[in-house]
Amino acid sequence: MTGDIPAASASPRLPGRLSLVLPAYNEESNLEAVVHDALTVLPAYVDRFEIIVVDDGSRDRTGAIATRLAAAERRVRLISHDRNRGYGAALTSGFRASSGDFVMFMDADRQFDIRDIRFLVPFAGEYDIVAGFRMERNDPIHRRIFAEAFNVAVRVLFGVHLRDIDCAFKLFRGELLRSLPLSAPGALINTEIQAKARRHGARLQQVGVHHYPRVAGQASGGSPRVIARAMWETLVLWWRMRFYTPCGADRRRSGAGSAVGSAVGRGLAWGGRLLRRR
Ligand SMILES: Nc1nc2c(ncn2[C@@H]2O[C@H](COP(=O)(O)OP(=O)(O)OP(=O)(O)O)[C@@H](O)[C@H]2O)c(=O)[nH]1
Ligand SMILES: [Mg+2]
Repeated sequence: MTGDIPAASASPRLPGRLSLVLPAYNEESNLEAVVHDALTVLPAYVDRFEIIVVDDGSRDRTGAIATRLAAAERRVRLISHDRNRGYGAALTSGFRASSGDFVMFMDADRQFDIRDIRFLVPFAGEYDIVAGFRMERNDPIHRRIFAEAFNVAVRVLFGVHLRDIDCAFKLFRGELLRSLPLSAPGALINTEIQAKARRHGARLQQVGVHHYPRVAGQASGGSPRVIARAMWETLVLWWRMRFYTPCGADRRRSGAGSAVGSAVGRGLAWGGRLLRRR
């Protein structure tokens, strides 16, 4: 993987079909504008694309809006969770449903601008992952401090070096992304993807993207519960990565080591259930 940051250049077109995954939880005020923007902007960068909205058990009108959008436009698809399963689970559902040569994801809360895909596209052919980083992060100071500390922890625990690990604006080679066995239900999904992709020798490029304040809908990404859950998931992932091999199968230990390992794994999973939702 490389961490060099290139200057943005003129955007060529994506050499293949794109699946854009939009996780949405209670985004009734934002979703329609996000989908509309994507339908307007994407044709400038890719010949064929699909937009996959994942309604993560929203309690507002997100599901109804997404249903209407999908009925009106064949390039929009809807995946619905019958209950809220978390950000990571929402992304994973979208990835599984995708079929594009390239898969991109972006939050559905209008904090990113799909036009910034122009910065990612030039690197798509050469790299397996083109990860955005927020050039100016529009979040409260405590969120930024926590994010910095988290970036350092991820570097130490997983050897993953990204400027902005949780930036929700990333483009992947579809085949690689769909081959990763992902299980983080919450915010740690980004770390899990990068840690596993790294074991596959994925080539990474990072590019700056814009980030805007949330103007509608409820902010929840920085709640104490979300942060507690992320810390717990970090522990679980750290444990699991000790056994992860790129072929997809976990490397199991034998004998006593195995028994202790699975007991710890079960304990960690149980703890995680206590901290539901991102
Ligand atoms: N928070 C949260 N977001 C979810 C969930 N499932 C899907 N999402 C979507 O994931 C994206 C990111 O969530 P946000 O709550 O915006 O998280 P954030 O950008 O880190 O933080 P804020 O916008 O400040 O709350 C949004 O598009 C949400 O609608 C979930 O269970 N919890
Ligand atoms: Mg947000």
